[in-house]
Amino acid sequence: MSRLIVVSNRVSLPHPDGAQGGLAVALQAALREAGGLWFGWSGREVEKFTGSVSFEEIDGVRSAVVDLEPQDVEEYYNGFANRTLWPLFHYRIDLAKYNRSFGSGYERVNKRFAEPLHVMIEPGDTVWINDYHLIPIASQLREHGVNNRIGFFLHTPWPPTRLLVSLPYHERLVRSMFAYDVIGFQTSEWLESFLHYCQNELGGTVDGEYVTVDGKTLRAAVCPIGIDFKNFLEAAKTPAAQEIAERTRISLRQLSMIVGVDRLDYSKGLEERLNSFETYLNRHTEAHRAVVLVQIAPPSRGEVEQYRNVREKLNEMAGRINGAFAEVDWTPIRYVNRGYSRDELAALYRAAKVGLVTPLRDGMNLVAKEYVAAQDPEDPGVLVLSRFAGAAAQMQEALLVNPYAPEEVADAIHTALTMPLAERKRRHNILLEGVRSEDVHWWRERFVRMIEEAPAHIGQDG
Ligand code: ADQ
Repeated sequence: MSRLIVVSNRVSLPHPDGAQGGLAVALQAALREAGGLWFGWSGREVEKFTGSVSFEEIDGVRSAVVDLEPQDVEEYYNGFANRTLWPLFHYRIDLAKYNRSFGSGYERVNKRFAEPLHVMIEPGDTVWINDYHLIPIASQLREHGVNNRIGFFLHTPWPPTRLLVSLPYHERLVRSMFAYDVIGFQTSEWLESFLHYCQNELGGTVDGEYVTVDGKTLRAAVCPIGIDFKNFLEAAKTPAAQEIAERTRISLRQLSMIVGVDRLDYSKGLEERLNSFETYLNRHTEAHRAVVLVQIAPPSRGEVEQYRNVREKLNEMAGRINGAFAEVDWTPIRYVNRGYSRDELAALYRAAKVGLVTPLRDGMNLVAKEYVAAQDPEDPGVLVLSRFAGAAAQMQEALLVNPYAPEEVADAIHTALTMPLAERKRRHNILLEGVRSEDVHWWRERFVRMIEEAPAHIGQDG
């Protein structure tokens, strides 16, 4: 087995209390098995970039990180990654900022990462790059003479060609991807958009999963990410989970709970969700004093103004809706701005009769899968899922909705809350089987195999 080099913007080492996302756990497991290391930004800033690498090893997982300059962080991370590519890749060209300094900062940081990284890569290593922060890094590694197999996995959607062409120098970015041997997407929709772009903007040709542009060929394939299913089931049984389950049971009394869990991000459709819940309350007076929406949304990317704006807007909306509908003994929305541990989340999901997962656009959305995994199979809740989440492709037994249409979402909430047990069990059974079998370990084994199976660097001419 070849060594594995994982590269992502941030690195996640094993944590003593075990509180970690499924992706981190899966990549750590892969690194333990294959050896190798995880490379990325330390999250720290230094006055002057030196390229010096800090190594650390915890619990059999080795990491190597570098510090960045404040200007790097502003232009690469807060700039091109989070103000340009993130909105663009989530179809929000109205929010995308196209600023030359962001683009040059992005290329500079990818170069800066490639310099120390190429020295650590040994012949035969398999290299796996993650996400939109690092698209051009393979072309930088190739310039340093790295001939290893390199794969790239995109966790977000890939936008339609008509939107992508609004990005200045879009050809340059996409051409740089032909330094990879394999590119993985969450769904066939994002894959098709990528192929469409390559054919129509770059004059490329497609043969099955193989795309050729300028004589360079790569494999582009669908490989949907899953959750750490087993670990998640265990999380639901810990004392912390039991405690919050008990507290929730007491505080809910006879109320039916709907749960939403998201990073506070405009792509998650939180404003539209509150709007839909308000529509539901307006149409269903029987829900008053009987239903509560628990929305958990810890702030993220606070340096970016659009994120601060979403936060303000949501505070205002939750306050207004609660003000309009609350009674002395009932508040319709419990809006919480902090993160919860995995155990606590598992307990909250299980207590909820409805999981409301309505992003406007999402690469996958793991909350949908976690909600299903956490249900009691004998009395499962119902998942209401946006058709614009990547997860919808695998989760057809959810109640699929258009998150922009408040009446449609309101109707789905009503259907979910009144669904007979037999129908809930039937849907849950099918969903559960998918979440269990296509878990995060299945995903990473499949993707690593795709990289390993690539012909010895097929991206090169000849
Ligand atoms: P994210 O946009 O961060 O990730 P998502 O898949 O929804 O999105 O969630 C990732 C994890 O964060 C989940 O495990 C969830 O439990 C956790 N999380 C979310 N809100 C939380 C909260 N309030 N408290 C505690 N934990 C919380 C990107 C893409 C997604 C894609 C993932 C993985 O945007 O589309 O599914 O990567 O590829």
